[in-house]
Amino acid sequence: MLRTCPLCEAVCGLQIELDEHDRVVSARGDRDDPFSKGFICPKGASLGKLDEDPDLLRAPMIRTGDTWREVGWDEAFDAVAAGFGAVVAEHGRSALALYAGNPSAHTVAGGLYLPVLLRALGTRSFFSASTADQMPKHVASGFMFGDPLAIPVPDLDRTDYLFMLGANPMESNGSLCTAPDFPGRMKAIRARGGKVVVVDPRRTRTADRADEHIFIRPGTDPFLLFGIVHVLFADELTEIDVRSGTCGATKIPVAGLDELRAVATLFSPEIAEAQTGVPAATITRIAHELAAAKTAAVYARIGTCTAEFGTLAQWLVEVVNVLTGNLDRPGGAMFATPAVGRIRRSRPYRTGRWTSRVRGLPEANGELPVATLADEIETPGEGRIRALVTVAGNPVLSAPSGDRIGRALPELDFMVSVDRYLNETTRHANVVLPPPTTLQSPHYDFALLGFAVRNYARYSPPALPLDAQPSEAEILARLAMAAAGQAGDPALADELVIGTTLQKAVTVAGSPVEGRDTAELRAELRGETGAELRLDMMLRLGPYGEWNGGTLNLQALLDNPHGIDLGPLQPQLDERLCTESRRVELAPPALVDDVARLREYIARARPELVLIGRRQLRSNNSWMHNVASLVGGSNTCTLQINPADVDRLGLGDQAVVKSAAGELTVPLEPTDAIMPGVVSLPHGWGHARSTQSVAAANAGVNANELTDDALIDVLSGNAVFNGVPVTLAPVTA
Ligand SMILES: Nc1nc2c(c(=O)[nH]1)N[C@H]1C(S)=C(S)[C@@H](COP(=O)(O)OP(=O)(O)OC[C@H]3O[C@@H](n4cnc5c(=O)[nH]c(N)nc54)[C@H](O)[C@@H]3O)O[C@H]1N2
Ligand SMILES: Nc1nc2c(c(=O)[nH]1)N[C@H]1C(S)=C(S)[C@@H](COP(=O)(O)OP(=O)(O)OC[C@H]3O[C@@H](n4cnc5c(=O)[nH]c(N)nc54)[C@H](O)[C@@H]3O)O[C@H]1N2
Ligand code: SF4
Ligand SMILES: [Mo]
Repeated sequence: MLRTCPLCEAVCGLQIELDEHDRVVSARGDRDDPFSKGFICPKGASLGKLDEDPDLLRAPMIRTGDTWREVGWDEAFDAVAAGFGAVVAEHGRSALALYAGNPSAHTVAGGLYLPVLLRALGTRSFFSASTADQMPKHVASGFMFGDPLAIPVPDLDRTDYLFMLGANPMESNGSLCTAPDFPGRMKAIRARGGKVVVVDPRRTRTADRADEHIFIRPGTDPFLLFGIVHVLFADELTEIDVRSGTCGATKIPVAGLDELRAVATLFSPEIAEAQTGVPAATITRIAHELAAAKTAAVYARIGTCTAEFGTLAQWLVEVVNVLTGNLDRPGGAMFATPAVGRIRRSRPYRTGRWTSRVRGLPEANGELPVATLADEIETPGEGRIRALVTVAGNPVLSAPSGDRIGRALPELDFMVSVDRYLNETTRHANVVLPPPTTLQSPHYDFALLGFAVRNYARYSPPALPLDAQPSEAEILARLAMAAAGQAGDPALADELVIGTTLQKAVTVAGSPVEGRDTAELRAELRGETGAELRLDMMLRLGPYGEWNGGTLNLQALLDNPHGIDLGPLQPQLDERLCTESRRVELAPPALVDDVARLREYIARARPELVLIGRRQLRSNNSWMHNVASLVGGSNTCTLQINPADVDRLGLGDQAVVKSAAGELTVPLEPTDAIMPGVVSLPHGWGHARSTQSVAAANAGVNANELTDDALIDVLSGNAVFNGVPVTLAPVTA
């Protein structure tokens, strides 16, 4: 049996063998998948163990006080309707909130039904893991390209020079760069004579496999990138055609060059060196190498996003890609063309259309920062959150000041979680609704195929039948109905979406189905569930779709269970740009204004020690620690520290780590792979009170007791996990 692995962003094809009781005998890489070509990691290989974990919830749970009881689905949804109803009656819809976690970016249910649920809740209190992750990228792309989803990816298979900051794909398998077998693709760059340079405060496994590793002080990437931009201008390494306002060999239309040049003069390589610790000569050399390379791509990920100047960093990454002529050209930083199409944005991108109640933080992409979730639950007054829905999230372990969220959740009047486990977050819910297992669920990666390094599509229908439970799509649809105070058939939600989408498609000028009859189009759709019908519609409307002169529809994906290769990335800046100027905005005012904050950083006293995070190959954020084969060995919760710091501070095997937000006692792992003055603790641990037996036995500590929800990247509202000031002290008896 074939299916896509849903566990991380690499979308590997898996070949799964089942025994006669439908239990997984083995999970291997699918060699006939044209994209992943047989690659698999230890997590994918453990998919069966995850699905068969005895601690998984199999039926809805209702909590009364400290006791949980299993109930039937109707009873569970009645309880949800009553819970929402009471809160709405007393406090209105602004008292409702939704938190969507990372796995919901991978599931069909998350992709198709979270928007339906959010609309039904009728609240602006929408939070997700995006503000603990990539929101700086959306905001930077929104301002520069007019579209928050226009995030370029490095054209890994063709590039001659990969400059990678704050990413460790040897452990993470890549992020906002969907690339199964990242290790193999990186090796191939070097094999064809290319170069890979990694910038990271730790010498990671990725750095070990690169041509060059550059240590950098956490949180200072914008200085490094500004230093490069400075050199590109000062040494005239960028091809500028002033008359046409274009940049680089491929003549990228740009606006704001003069403003950009003016701010970049403030950041010489020497100033950058003082902040980053990277020698000025190295910065100058890298700028020259990027400019001289036949093709080059700058790629920056979580280490640079979850930082105080996250959005500035993402802006400058794309600025360097533009100035070196590498944006939108093969081998450079390119946009994917996913099979499910989207309707172009017609309004200018902006943030702050509304602000959070307590701290006045601006929304970005319709979301409020998860860093202010606890404030909104704890602080009395009109609009206080009284009821919360969590879907596939564990913010108590994953959000900044997570333990504070754990203390705030019991203050809610009502909480419902859609999750497979009773964990640190869901144990506070009144009702928990468990989705079916992975193999009982369909898979199509709506979100991540939009960031793939090769255009590709693959659909996996559910491999195993549902027992008596609803699919996750149906759970979300029924939750939406409960939230809206409606009764009836959840399939109506799908028909509504299909109707509205088709109506829009036939009226939009230039649409492939402009002027056609919606009833006729509806009649062409095929699929066994509402989700499949919607996928069929999206594929048909998409760039390779049957309604667009192509061949793709649901049936084509069903006929090709190994997936369909849709070819290498294609230049498409013209179609992607939706700024008002129809140019790449190199100096958007909001970003240029934020440079003042970066300048203030220079005058700040530098903390002696700062905390960063890290990912581990056999973990996935907070939720894979209950599979015995995935924990233990190198996958333990230790604080990496340079031996010089251990000596300097007179530490033993453990230390007490303190930040402005909290304090933890942690085992130390001295290693010269981490630079002096920096310590690293993985997140997602801290399962001491978990009912998950394996996880509790390997509990670790919650790194997010140290991260501070008061710190955010101001433009995007993103959480700051890297560069958190801490002090260390010996453990005293
Ligand atoms: N200190 C620090 N903190 C971090 C980070 C960091 O680098 N450092 N990284 C951040 C990042 S990038 C992210 S994305 C967040 C992640 O944070 P969250 O999005 O909150 O995700 P997880 O903690 O992984 O929790 C996922 C939950 O989903 C459940 N689940 C798994 N599969 C499914 C499914 O198919 N359906 C449903 N309904 N539930 C499912 C799991 O049981 C688990 O409870 O963490 C962030 N936190
Ligand atoms: N095995 C595994 N895979 C995963 C996940 C997981 O938890 N485990 N999580 C998934 C998720 S949700 C995401 S978002 C992706 C993330 O994927 P990646 O972005 O590759 O994340 P990490 O592996 O945490 O690598 C981040 C690197 O940034 C470095 N760093 C920290 N601070 C700084 C800084 O200030 N500047 C620079 N230049 N570097 C810094 C860290 O040392 C670390 O090596 O991974 C996904 N894949
Ligand atoms: S790399 Fe990611 S998608 Fe591939 S098998 Fe591992 S967890 Fe699954
Ligand atoms: Mo993430």
